[in-house]
Amino acid sequence: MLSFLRLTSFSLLLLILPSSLVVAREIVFPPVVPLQANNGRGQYRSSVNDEKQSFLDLDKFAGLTTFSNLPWVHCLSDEKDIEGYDIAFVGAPFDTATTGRPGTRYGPTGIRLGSRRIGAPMDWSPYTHKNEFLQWARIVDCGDVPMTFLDNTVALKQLETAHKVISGRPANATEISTVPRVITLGGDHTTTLVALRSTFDHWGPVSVIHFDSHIDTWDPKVLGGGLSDYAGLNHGTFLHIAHEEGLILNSSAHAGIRAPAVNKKHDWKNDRRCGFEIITARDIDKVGVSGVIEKLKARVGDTNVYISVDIDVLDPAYAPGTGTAEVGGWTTRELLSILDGLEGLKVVGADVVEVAPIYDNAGETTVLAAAEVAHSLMGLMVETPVKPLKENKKED
Ligand SMILES: [Mn+2]
Repeated sequence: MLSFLRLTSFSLLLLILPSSLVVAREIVFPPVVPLQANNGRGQYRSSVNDEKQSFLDLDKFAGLTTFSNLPWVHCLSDEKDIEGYDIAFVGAPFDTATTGRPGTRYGPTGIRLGSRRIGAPMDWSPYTHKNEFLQWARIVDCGDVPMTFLDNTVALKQLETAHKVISGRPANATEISTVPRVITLGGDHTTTLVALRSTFDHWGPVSVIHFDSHIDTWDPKVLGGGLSDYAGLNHGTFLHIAHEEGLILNSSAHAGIRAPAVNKKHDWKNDRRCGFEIITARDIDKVGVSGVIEKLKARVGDTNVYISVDIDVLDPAYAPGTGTAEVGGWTTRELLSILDGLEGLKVVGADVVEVAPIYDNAGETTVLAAAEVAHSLMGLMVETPVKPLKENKKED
C-alpha cells in the first residue's frame, strides 16, 4: 500500500513538472585532448591566459597512466622517425637481484600512480614560481623496458640496449643538447649500473650522488660473489662494479647512510677506494639541510653528476614500500629540499629505485614520495642542460 502511494505521488509530480526538468540532465562528453599536446604555440599548452582551454583538458585521471601525465612515446620502436624528446622517463621493472624483500618490479607502475596529480598545466612551484614542464625541454615517458625475470644477465642486457636506444636518438632541442637524458624508475638498485654504462658512453665518468641507507659498494667477495659470479652482481654491489668498470669518479658521495657494514673495516675502506665520501643520516642533525647541500656540491664540484635515489634513504615512516627498510632515516621534506638545493649541478642521468608498492600503505605514502623525487630530478635536468662529450670536443 505504501509503495503504491509513493508511486502515485511520483506520477503526480511528473504531471505537474515541465517535461524539460524531468529529463535527466544532459551530460556532454567533449573530446578530451591528451595533456600537453602541441597546441601550435610552443611545446605545451599553458593553463594561464588560455581562454579556450576547457577544464576537462586538465583532467589528470583520464587516459593511460604515464609519469606526471606526460606524453607516451614508443622510444624503443624500430622506427627511426619518432617524436623527439630531451628528457625521457623509463621504467625498469626488475627485482631479481635483491637481498631483501622483492617487489620492485612493480615500482615503475607504482611511481606513475603516485604521480597522477602532477602535470604540466598546473605545476607552478610555490618555492620557485617556475613550471619546469613549460620550459625548453620536451619531456616524455617511454614506458617500461621488457626485462625477463628469469635471468638477471639477460634482463640487464635488455635494459642496456634500451638505454642505448633511448639516449641514442637525436634530442628535440638540438640547439641546447643533442643527447636526451634519461630518468629511470626502478626497479631494484642493480639497474643503476646499466644506466651508468649508458651515461659513460655520452658524458664519460661521472660523480655519483647516491641517496641511500646502504653504501651499495660492497665487494662481491663479501656479498654474493662467494656463491657465483652471477650472484656477485646485485643491488648491494653494483657501485663497486661501476667503480671497477671505470664508470664513476672519485668525487662521488653517499647521503643518508645508516645501515651497518658487513665487517669491521674492509667495507668502509673499500667504499673510499670506490670514490665515495659518506654523509650519514644523522649528519643532518648536525649540519642541517643546507649543510648537506653544501657538502654534496663541494664534493662533486664542476663534474658531471648522476643522482641515484634509493627510496630507502627515507625513514620507513615516509617510505614503507621498499625491500630493505632501515629506521632512522630522513623525512620526505628533507630529501626534497636537499634535491632541489642541488640546482645548478650538471645532472646527466638519474633514477628513483627500490620502490616496492606491495609494502606501501593505503595512503600511498611511498609512491607519492617517489613520484615527487622523480619530479625534482626532472627539474634539476631542465634547469641545467648538459652537452655530451662529443659536442664539447667539437667546440674545443
Ligand atoms: Mn640501494
